[in-house]
Amino acid sequence: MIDNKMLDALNRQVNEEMKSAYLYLAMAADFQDQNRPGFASWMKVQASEEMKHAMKIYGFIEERGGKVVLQAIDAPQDNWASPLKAFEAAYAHEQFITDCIHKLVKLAREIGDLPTEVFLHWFVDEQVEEEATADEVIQKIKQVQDSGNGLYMLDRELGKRED
Ligand code: OFO
Repeated sequence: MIDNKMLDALNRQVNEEMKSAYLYLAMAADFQDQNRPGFASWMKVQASEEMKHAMKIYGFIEERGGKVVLQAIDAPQDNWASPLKAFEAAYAHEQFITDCIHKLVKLAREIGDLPTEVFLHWFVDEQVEEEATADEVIQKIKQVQDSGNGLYMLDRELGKRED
């Protein structure tokens, strides 16, 4: 049976992951509204990744005999001034999530919950990738942002993302 403090913290992380999905879906909607279907599609793929993260923790809570308790999700921001601003916000959000995951690892260590600590290692690695991916798109946008054609080509490239 999982410790109550750890259970609450994992339930909060389920909420954070679902919030991430919500944020990226809002970005997808804004990109679609700005006629950037490739950026929108990239964000939809990202949102579905976030739901997988949420469900991975959801499943782990069940496996440990805990109860999943869902919490409210506030409405996310619904527009961004430019693709660069949106991806900078995504990058900052991923840094926040990294911090949440590291705090969970510290809590697991503090209370000696080895299974949770080992389970969270996947998320520690994943966050390195999540930050790198967002930063990679930021760098690409910076290279082309002054050229309408460059942004159009980048939109086409990002639209190819499948997972
Ligand atoms: Fe974007 O990694 Fe989960 O939240």
